[in-house]
Amino acid sequence: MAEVLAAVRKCLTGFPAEARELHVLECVPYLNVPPSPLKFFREWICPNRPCIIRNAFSHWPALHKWTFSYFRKVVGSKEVSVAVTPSGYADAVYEDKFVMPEERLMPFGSFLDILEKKVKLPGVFYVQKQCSNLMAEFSELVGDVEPHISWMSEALGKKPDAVNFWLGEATAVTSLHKDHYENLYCVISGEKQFLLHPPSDRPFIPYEFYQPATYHMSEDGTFQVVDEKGAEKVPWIPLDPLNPDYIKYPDYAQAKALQCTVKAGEMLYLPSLWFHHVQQSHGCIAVNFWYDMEYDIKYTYFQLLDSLTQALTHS
Ligand SMILES: O=C(O)CCC(=O)C(=O)O
Repeated sequence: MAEVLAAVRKCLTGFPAEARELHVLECVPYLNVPPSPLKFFREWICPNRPCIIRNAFSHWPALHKWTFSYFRKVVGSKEVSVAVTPSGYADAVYEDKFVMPEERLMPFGSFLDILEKKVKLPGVFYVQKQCSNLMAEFSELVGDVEPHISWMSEALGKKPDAVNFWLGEATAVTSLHKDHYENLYCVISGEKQFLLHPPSDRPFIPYEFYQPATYHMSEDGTFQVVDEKGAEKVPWIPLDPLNPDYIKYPDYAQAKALQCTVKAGEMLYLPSLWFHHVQQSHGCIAVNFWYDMEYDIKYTYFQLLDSLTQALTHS
């Protein structure tokens, strides 16, 4: 039995390097114009490779209209949902729990007061609700962008499941995770730093199961972590790729991250199942399109890799 386990471990730890040699580039390449649907499907979606596309949305009015004073005029009095955390980490592991942000409803103008440092409140604030909040909460802004990206919708034969609006403080960080979406991430102003791992790095990326909980701010401005009663434990990545704990997670030393900065006017194609950790400049404005992935043979193989890695971790 021990020999079989050792053989399986050897296969799994050799696999990421083999995959890298075959199809992962050393850095994220740039395309200078948006591609045709067929070319994009063949060269990027199918091989599951990220790229940064320039001039993909230069016609959007948002690029010159979206300033904080315009937002105040158009949506300043609207109540929107803002994620508030003590540390800037929403949906992340904290003290052996998977802690989600307090979802605070506030007029968008009050949120902008915090961003512009006119008001100081405890916590880190980030508009990051991932339920098509652009359509649901910022419908007045939809006309400044597009409801979908036509060449991507044609390549995939479907419209996006969600179009999200992101705006937050520099201290708001998105912890390492993956999604089952083909993601077109458009930076309107400021910049985002993405740290990426291909799905094939899964054997080196730790997951553990955590009790879900939510931050709640008390009247004295301190944050409590409140368990979600009756909720099942959730698998999450405990590791901070910017400061990895190699004593606890030595395998991560063999993973190889790709880093890229997506600047205003650029669109990142972040393929499904790629692990990503995200940071931003203060007040960075972004819109992204989540297209559901195809649950095809690539997905199935990834599930196998995931289950084998999990089985070995707990053996
Ligand atoms: O911009 C961010 O902070 C996170 C983006 C993200 O995780 C996503 O688009 O899936």
